[in-house]
Amino acid sequence: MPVVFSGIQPTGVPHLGNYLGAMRQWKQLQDNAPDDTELLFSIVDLHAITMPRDAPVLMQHKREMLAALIAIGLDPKKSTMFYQSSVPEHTELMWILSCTASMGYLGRMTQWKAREFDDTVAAQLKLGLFSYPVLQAADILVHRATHVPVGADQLQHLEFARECVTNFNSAYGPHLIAPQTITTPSSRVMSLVNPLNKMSKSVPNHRSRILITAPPEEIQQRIMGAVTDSQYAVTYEPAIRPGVANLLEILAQCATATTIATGGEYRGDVAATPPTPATLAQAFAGMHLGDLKKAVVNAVTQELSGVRERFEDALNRGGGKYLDNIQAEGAERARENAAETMRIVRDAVGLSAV
Ligand code: AQP
Repeated sequence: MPVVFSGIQPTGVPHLGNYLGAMRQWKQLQDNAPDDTELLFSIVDLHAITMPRDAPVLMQHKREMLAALIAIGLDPKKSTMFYQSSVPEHTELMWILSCTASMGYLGRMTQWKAREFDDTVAAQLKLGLFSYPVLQAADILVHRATHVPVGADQLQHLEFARECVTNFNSAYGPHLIAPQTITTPSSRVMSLVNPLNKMSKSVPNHRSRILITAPPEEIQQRIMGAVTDSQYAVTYEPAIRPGVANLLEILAQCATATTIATGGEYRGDVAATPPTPATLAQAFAGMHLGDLKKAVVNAVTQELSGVRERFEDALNRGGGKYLDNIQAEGAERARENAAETMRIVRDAVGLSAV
């Protein structure tokens, strides 16, 4: 039976990058996967504390993330949604995997290396930051996931998870399943203020991102104010015009014939095949950058239409009980799965009670 697992950190309301790079694909998988597919989506709160967080804020962010998943169309009857810390088997398996995981491999992971060589942060580096790929591997392996949808920046971590399977299985027997990657076809959404950096939840400048709960006026302000360059023409040249390329990439990912036709003056037929940023740039030839921005405003507004209302409804319904119940039921289902794996793992390692 196919088992799809993916996770997202509760570090704030998700933005357009999280949505196009991960969450939208989760919804597509939910709607199109064969009926016997098990879908698990975890709000990975243990990953969010590699830097200390204010406890009430973390609690709030977890609820907001759950509400966001429901708002984009995940259905608790089809997709199991739960907080990672509600399923302690994740951390138990992490420890067991740590005992066969290679420190050398972990030390070569990009996110560690980037910080290790930065003198200003190196002195404050914590063990959790070094070892979190092991927890990520445990998240996946404890559910015997066969498929993991990830963005390109996560490929290295998936490779490490497979390495954990090889190490564990060669020590204790073929008990863990190596997952396959489902790569998100979308390109990275970049900051609207500095298009050389990715759009991110934790960057202080709010103008750099569009939250999936943004009202239409805010979407308009952010996109019309996006940093591009001083040329008026629309061309797709990511290396020299990253701001314009980012807008074309967002448009290509959100575009449908209707949204394109109602933005700018472009009336081309893009319904048959999804447009590429390059073909969109050709379609905007002779038009102004402002026309492109208007088309992006329309496409993003349409793509996110209704999300804000569904988000507020999920957060407030039943005075918060609605979300509590979804998480409790999700955690229970996830624990059944994880407990089964841990029975096998404990037996293999010699940790069973009897
Ligand atoms: N800008 C982006 N474009 C495309 N995909 C993105 N993702 C994140 N940013 C972009 C994808 O979203 C998924 C969940 O991400 P996460 O919240 O677990 O962690 P992150 O990658 O660190 O995301 P942020 O928004 O940048 O959060 P902070 O600022 O808290 O670190 C992943 O699949 C990721 O690829």
